[in-house]
Amino acid sequence: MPVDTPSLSTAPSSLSPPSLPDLASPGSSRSHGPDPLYLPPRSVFNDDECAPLQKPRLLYFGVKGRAEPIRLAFAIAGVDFEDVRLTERAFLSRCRSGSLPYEQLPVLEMEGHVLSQSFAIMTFVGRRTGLMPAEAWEEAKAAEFVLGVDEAYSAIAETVREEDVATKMKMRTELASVHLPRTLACLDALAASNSTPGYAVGSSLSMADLVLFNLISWLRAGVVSGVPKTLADKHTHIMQIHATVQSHPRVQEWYQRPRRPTKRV
Ligand SMILES: N[C@@H](CCC(=O)N[C@@H](CS)C(=O)NCC(=O)O)C(=O)O
Repeated sequence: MPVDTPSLSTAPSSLSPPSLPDLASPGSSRSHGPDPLYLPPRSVFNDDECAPLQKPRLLYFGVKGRAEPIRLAFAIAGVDFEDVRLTERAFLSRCRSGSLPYEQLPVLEMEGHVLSQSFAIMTFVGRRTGLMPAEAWEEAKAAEFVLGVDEAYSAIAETVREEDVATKMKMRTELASVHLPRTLACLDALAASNSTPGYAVGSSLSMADLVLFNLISWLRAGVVSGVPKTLADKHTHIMQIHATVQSHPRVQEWYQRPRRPTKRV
């Protein structure tokens, strides 16, 4: 354990997750150790490693948004998953059927289990793919990034929901001049405090890097009108993390895949 991190005693936990497969590596308990850069594609297996289980299904809209870091985690770890992209109509129909716990997306469905809230999904998928640090302090530091980025998503989403054009533009001005610069500066300072440049936490890839990558890519794509594409560019530490993820072979492969049409379910 690093000398400068809090040391909390760890009693054996009575909390155990439902019996779900290890997405990353059947039969192994690989944690945040080796970078999962070059692992071959895997199927998902059950505990006796015999019968393949159903693929995990990730439900979201036909955009990157809060699902993309989860999709990237699956792609990086070579987990075969169903990338379900709901239309607004299919989403509303799912809301009516009661199959979305918070009537929101993303949702992960696995072997009859349903998990909502992107942070919970990222924690679970990150653990099972080796993209969540195994050590408690580092795991909490990764959560610090993920939840910080989520605040930026929420601030953007609030302006997307606004229907009055004048109010929306006013909100966007404030978003671009106050909220996002503040969050980006905080994320950059956090990234600067990590001893390995190019990674948010520790010295290997984690969900924290993937969420940062997704936020910066979204800004740089210029899809949020009224928010300059270059807003994150001066923040060298998070830009370095963006570069780490962007240059990852599995990430490049993911973005070279033909875009699937929105799946109607
Ligand atoms: N805290 C939730 C927020 C989820 C959320 O706001 N999802 C949006 C899409 S990013 C959604 O489902 N919007 C549709 C709606 O609320 O009607 C999470 O992190 O998963």
